[in-house]
Amino acid sequence: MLDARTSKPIDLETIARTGGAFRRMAARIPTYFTDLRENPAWLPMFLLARTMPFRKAHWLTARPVRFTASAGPSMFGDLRADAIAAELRRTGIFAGLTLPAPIQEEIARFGRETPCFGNFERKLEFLAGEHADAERRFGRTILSGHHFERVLHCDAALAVQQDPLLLDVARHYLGGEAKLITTRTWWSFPTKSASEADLSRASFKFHFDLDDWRMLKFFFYLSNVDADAGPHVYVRGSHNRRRMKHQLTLLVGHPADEVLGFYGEDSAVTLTGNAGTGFVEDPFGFHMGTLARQTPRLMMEVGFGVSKPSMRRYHGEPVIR
Ligand SMILES: O=C(O)CCC(=O)C(=O)O
Repeated sequence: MLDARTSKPIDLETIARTGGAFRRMAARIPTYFTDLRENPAWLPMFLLARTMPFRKAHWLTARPVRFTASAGPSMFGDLRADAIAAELRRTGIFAGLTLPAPIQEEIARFGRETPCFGNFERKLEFLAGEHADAERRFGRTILSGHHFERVLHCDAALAVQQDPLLLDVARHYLGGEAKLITTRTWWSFPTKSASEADLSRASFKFHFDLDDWRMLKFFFYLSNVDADAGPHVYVRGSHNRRRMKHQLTLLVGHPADEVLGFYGEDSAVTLTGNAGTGFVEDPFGFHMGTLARQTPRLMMEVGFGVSKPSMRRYHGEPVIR
């Protein structure tokens, strides 16, 4: 078969990739309808926030924050929110946060002792330590396990969510409108049986988030993360520069060669670190969670945006039924 624009043969892999992408988009249609019903302003954001001109126009509406009176001591010490925001503006990521050991240990214990839900499905409920048994019991490959709203029963997780530094950074970066929009903890599991379809899900390939016009996500590792534990990867500088092809498409996930070809191989930073390591990023920049090859990874996310928070996204659930 020939591509009409280039007269080059279209390979089967491209057909499969495109077909897979459209199948994944079709599977998300109920989610899109839920978002639209909950908040009609979601639709213009979803269609336009991927384009640089509309995005930049929206950034112009940000209410500047020059000074914030300290809202109390932070568990992260005396880091300066304005300096972190400046680094975020420059590269899209700041990687200098560390959770105090007792906080990290308490959230990790919560993550081990609280049943999670596999692959975002509430009927696949199990303890992380019983992952292999759960895959056998449910007859399914299970790549992730979310705690959804159960995270709110963990005091240490709430202490991180409410730490004054996080909101201060969010306000300096996103503007005075910044508000909390997500809090979630989840496991990423190594599995022997992942199919191509499992691995081609957007979160395992470079993608950008499109949940709000302007967003910021804090991530914290609650287990040690080396190259075999599914480290997070971020492409520096991709938060404020986008090739036209990646603006004029409904897809958010794109092949690594296209992404790195544009921003340069050196722009990709792989975040490894011990339990307690934290970083904050503008998730409009290309990023991904890589597949955990040997060791499970426990992660926490606290996200900020500027629009009314969506109920379902609050804990990462695709559609609340
Ligand atoms: O699991 C990860 O490291 C990435 C998570 C992610 O892609 C997201 O929150 O959008």
